[in-house]
Amino acid sequence: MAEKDKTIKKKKEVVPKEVTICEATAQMLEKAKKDGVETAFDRAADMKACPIGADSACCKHCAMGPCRLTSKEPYAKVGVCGADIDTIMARNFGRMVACGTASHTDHGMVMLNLFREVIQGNIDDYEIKDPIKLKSVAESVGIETDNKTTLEIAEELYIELEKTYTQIEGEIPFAKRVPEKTLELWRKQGIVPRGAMREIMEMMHRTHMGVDQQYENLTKQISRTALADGWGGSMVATEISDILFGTPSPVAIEVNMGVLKENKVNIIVHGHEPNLFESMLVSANSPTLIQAAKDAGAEGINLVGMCCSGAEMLVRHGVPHAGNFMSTEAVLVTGAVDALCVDVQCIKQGLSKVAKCYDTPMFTTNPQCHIEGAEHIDFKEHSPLDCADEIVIRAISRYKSRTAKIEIPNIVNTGVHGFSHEYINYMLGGTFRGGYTPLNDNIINGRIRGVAGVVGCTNPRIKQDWVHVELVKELIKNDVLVLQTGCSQIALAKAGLTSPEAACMAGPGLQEVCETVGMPPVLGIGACVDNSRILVAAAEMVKEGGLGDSIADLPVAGTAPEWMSEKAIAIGQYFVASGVYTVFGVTFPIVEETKFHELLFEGLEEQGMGKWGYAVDPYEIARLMIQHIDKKRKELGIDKTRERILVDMADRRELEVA
Ligand code: NFS
Ligand code: SF4
Repeated sequence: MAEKDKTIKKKKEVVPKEVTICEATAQMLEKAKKDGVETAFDRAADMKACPIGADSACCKHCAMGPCRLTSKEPYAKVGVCGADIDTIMARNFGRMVACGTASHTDHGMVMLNLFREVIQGNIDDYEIKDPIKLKSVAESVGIETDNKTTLEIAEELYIELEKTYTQIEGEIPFAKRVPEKTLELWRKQGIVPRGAMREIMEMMHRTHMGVDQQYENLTKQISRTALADGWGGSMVATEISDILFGTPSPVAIEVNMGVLKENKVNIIVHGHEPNLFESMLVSANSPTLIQAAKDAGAEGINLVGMCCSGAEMLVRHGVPHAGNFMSTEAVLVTGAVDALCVDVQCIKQGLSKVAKCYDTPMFTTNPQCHIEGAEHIDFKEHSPLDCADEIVIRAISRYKSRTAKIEIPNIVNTGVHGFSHEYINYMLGGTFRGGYTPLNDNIINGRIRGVAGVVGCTNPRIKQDWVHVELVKELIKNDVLVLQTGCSQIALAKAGLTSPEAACMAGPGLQEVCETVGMPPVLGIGACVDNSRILVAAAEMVKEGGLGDSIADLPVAGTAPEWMSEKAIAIGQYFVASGVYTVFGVTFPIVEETKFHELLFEGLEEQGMGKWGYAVDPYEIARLMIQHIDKKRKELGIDKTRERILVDMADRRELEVA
């Protein structure tokens, strides 16, 4: 006993205000402390990240190892099989990309299966909500739509898009959306994806012990796999979800924990696949269940989102959003959640324990994702309301017998989200001048310096939301228009930067454009799979003309400054392979001064693609992105216009003052 005691180390204290800038989360972390409840913030303080793993300098691909290449000189040591540091890092990176791609792609496949069942008439609970989108997606992959019914188009589209997954040879259907010069480069490099299943399988095979042991060759398959995500699995997920559930257009939104209501039955949906959430929306609006909630003494049913399915429902229907990845446990600490239902991805196992502490029933719904301590109710697409109704009923009964002390942070922030690439086109062009011309024009004339995609997670290794918010402020101040997805956009929404009024925080050029159009300087466009919307927008910008011939020519940059998931790495790689300079924060799984590092951070750009960047500090990330945007402006010969416009504006202001 005495010996055991010696090993008990005192846990590091977490100071809430130091680990997050989200006030509601900080308030709940204080409460959690009082309640004796542990969260990922506590565990992160207590768990020192393994430095060898953080550098990706270890391999456990076979039982001769695990091998750790710990020497200061990266090439001084090799694994038992002789694998060198480049092979080991590239293989690890490849497996991260394979897993991230598999996650998005499997999600996309679920949407596609649902689409098939709907068009075959096997499911009545869902329908084709957006036939216009259906037609335009079909046309974009070369399907003739004249004189065809919606159903006929849908059938053909299904057959075509299935290739995104199952095709053994040939190019995935959405390769047809890629700008010619970008596609040509991919063909030259041999990295146009075939079907995602094939690419993921090949990635896994090539990273097995004793197969591909040349980092450049491995990197080609890494790019091909990632592209099967961005222009494949993720894009199918986005497009089919739009067809089935509606294409987002601007909608007023509310975020933060104040969206929970003490006098209502609060139900949280957390995960990634919109079908569960769509059905929960139906159940939560059912008059019978609303009556049941009222009979239980509640004023009604309050359905709220978290993380990515929350982000999808936010942009598509304006469903309120309680918080991003690092707030998920804190939301439960309010004691106000009457049911937490989840499907797949980014659901911390720790949630089930926190839920228990506050008597919140937690339900898993997807056969792929059961969680110890949570109850499983299978969600079946052919009878989705069985599961959804059951969860609502269980939430009502929890409401009736609430015992947990309730404390809801009184903070609600508002904004406008829902900027699909179709809407950006419409918004900037208006009905008569639809198209990306005005966006390109404003970039060419210098009012908008460039476009940045700021995306990704929050991570307890870094102050929650802080890097996202500081970085985006810096970007818009410098006239960079920001597009956002995933948990990042929730950070910015909480900071008030997704409301049109935030235009006053933008530089003079961007501010003028925002005020003219009535849009915020930060455009929330959806979940992480909806990063595919950014790819489509980039392709449209190239097609519009005036900004070069390939995505790599555009004055754009991307970042996931607080990333944590393998999905984020897959996203980063498909942006890089598509031609975008992409800066990651927190940490990067690589050893510097190696050939693999050189390839990712420089070599790929020399080959005509984008490249990776890395910085932790938000101002440094912004500086790197702006520097890249300016480099691209210079190469396009439009650097001078910007100087002129800024001078013009200064003159005008002086005139106004006079
Ligand atoms: Ni994206 Fe969404 Fe959030 Fe990160 Fe997770 S919820 S798919 S991975 S943590 S942004
Ligand atoms: Fe070690 Fe090579 Fe086996 Fe990896 S594959 S664990 S480097 S012996």
